[in-house]
This record gives sequence, structure tokens and C-alpha cells, in this order.
Amino acid sequence: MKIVIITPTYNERANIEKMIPVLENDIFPEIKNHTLLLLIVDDKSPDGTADAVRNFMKKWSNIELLTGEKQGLGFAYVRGMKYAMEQMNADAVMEFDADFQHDPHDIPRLIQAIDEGADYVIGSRYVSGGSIPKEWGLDRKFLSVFGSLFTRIAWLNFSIHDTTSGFKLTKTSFLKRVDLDHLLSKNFAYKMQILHDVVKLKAKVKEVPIIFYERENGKSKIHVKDQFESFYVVLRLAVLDRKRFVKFLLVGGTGFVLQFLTIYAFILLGIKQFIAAMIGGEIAILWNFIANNMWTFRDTKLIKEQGSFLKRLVKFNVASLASIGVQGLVVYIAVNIFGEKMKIFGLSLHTSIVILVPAIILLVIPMNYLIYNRVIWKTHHLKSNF
Ligand SMILES: Nc1nc2c(ncn2[C@@H]2O[C@H](COP(=O)(O)OP(=O)(O)OP(=O)(O)O)[C@@H](O)[C@H]2O)c(=O)[nH]1
Ligand SMILES: [Mg+2]
Repeated sequence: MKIVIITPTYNERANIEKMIPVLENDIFPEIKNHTLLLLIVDDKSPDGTADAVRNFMKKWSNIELLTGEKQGLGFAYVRGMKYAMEQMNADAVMEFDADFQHDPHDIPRLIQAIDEGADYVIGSRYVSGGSIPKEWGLDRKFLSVFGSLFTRIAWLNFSIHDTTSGFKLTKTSFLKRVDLDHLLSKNFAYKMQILHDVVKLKAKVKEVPIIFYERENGKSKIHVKDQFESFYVVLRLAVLDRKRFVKFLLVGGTGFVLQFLTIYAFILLGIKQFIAAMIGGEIAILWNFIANNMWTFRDTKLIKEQGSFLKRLVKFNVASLASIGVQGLVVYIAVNIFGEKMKIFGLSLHTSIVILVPAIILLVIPMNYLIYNRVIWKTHHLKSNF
């Protein structure tokens, strides 16, 4: 495989002068089954980092240099990734910082994970054997630990422990399918979005423990605003992922209001209550079906296996009966356990009213959502399920 190590630099002359000989003399010769290339992405560093790189290029032919205007860490990495894929024909790219916080001696272990079948390897500080610098202040430690935890909760993905690591190895067969031109951030938070997208593409992810060292030379380029931006990017991606669910809730909520208005209107017209309730129920079912069909699940229409409008409508009615059945069963069990009325916050309320609130939230909503996605509209046929 052709593996391109991408290293962005901004005023890293001292570090890069130490790093390139280590990579070329100690690390690359160790990796025999792959071709290793080094791509330095320098943003016109005033300290002459690029000149130092050019000197090394005379000695080692596997080094390339990309220069440009300084537009942020993410932008530099994206430029490097595109160049590595388009001009260097990379099969995999590694994100690797120049400041020795990433230990070059870890590179072979990340590559080994790819050899063992991974598509996306994370140098991870939060799996057994990995760590963050002891020297870091409490604030930076907290932000780093909390940042990863926040991401895992927001994305409901607990399989990845380190979501902000900058030490990665990615197969370009996956990276090519990420829309690098429209990332939400040009800075630090780019890495969360690539991680998010690659996971969504069902890449096989492997976390390899790394010790993340304190910076020895040069200055940190990370800002407080990067941290805020990272939280924004993580949350925005979480909402985009749950777009379908938010629409489903809105349709269900308006259906509920419609149901009650209909029942009330029919009662005012002198229709018997139980008939009004049944008409109201069916109106809500029709509303849910039509609105979900036209809006929430609109993107499933082109799929042939879905069946006709009428077939789906009938299925939808049957599924709605199932949910009514579940609600009836829950109320039946609750009344048997607690009696006709329950005391809540000092008030005596009908058991059915009390029990239906958690039952709808915890049982009916997830169940309906699952049935809609799996049985009625079959979203698993779609390439991406946003
Ligand atoms: N080309 C380019 N490189 C950058 C830019 N910002 C940061 N870098 C480089 O990217 C790497 C990571 O940046 P750092 O400032 O070390 O960020 P960090 O490792 O998250 O933070 P520290 O722990 O404080 O070092 C370093 O090699 C930097 O020189 C940029 O805007 N352009
Ligand atoms: Mg650093």
C-alpha cells in the first residue's frame, strides 16, 4: 500500500528538523510491506519551516512539500489529503503532527492495524495503555476528557473512546467518499467531522493506544474558540443525523393535536363520544401516514421494494392498531397493579393517564419509529440514512 504521512506545520522549524531524520532513518525502514511518503503542508511559516523541508528533500526523495496561505489546521489537512489522494495516489493517509506530541515510534502499530483489516485507525489516548500528558493543567485535561465523552453521548456512539485525537490512519477508499469541500470547520473541529462521516460510511474502526506527550518546542496553535467550535460541530452533526427523528416527532405531535380537535368538533356536532374518538383516531392515523410519506420518509419513494401508496396505507393502519394494542395492554397491567386511580404529587389521577405518558415516550414512540423505518418505509435500503 502507498501510505502518505501528512504533517501540517506552522512555525515548526525546530521540530521538523528533528522529526524528518527520525522518520527517514528509524521509522520508515522498519515498515517493509508498504511504501511510505511524507507530505508536509506548510502555511508560509515565517520561521522558514519550508526551507528546512526543502533541504531534506534533496536527501530523501519520498518527501513532498505543499505551501499555501494559513487558513487553519483543518484546511491544511484537507489540502494535504486531497493532494495525497489526487496527485500521490495514496491508498491510506496518516494525520501526524510535527511537534513530537505524537510519537513517531507509534506509526508502525497504526499501520499494523490496517494490515489486520481496519479501515480507520485512531491513535487513542483513552483506551487501556493510552494517556494524556501529566503536565497538562486541570482545565485542559477536563476539556479533553469531557470533549470525548460529550461526543460519544451526542452521537449515541460509545464504541469510540477518543474522538479528538489528531493521530489517525485512514484508507482513502473511505476518505474519498467524505465531502472534504464542505466541512463545517476549517480548524481543529475538522477531525470530529471526518471521524463522524467515516464511521457513518461503516468503516472498520480500530483504536490503538498512544501516549500523547507534552509539546517540547514551539508554540501551541490551538485556541479557546476551537473548543467552542468543536462542541458546535458535534452538536450540529448530531441534529443532522436525527433529522428524520425530529420530523417524525413533529408529525406525531401535530397528529395528536389534530386528533383532539377532531374529537371535540364531532362531540360539539352531537356525535356520540366513542364514535368521535374513533374518527379522531383514524384522522390522526391518516395525517401521520400522509405527512410522514410526503416529508419524513420522502426519500424512500424511489425504492421499488416499497410497494404502492395504498399497500403502505393499509400496513400503516395495521401498525397503528398494534400500537393501540400495546397501549391497552400497558394500561390493563397498570390498573391491575395500581388500581383505577393513582396518587401522584398528592393528586389522585386515573391510572391510564399517569401510565400512558411514560409508556408513549419510552415504548410507543421508539416502537413506531422502528416499525416505520423497518416495515413501512424501509430506510435500510437507502445508502445514507440521514
Ligand atoms: N499548515 C498549518 N499547520 C498548522 C496550523 N495550525 C496548526 N498547525 C500544525 O498542526 C500541528 C498541530 O497543531 P498544535 O498547535 O500542535 O495543536 P495541538 O497538538 O492540538 O495542541 P498542543 O497540544 O497545544 O500542541 C502542528 O504540527 C502545527 O504546526 C495551520 O493553520 N496551518
Ligand atoms: Mg500539538
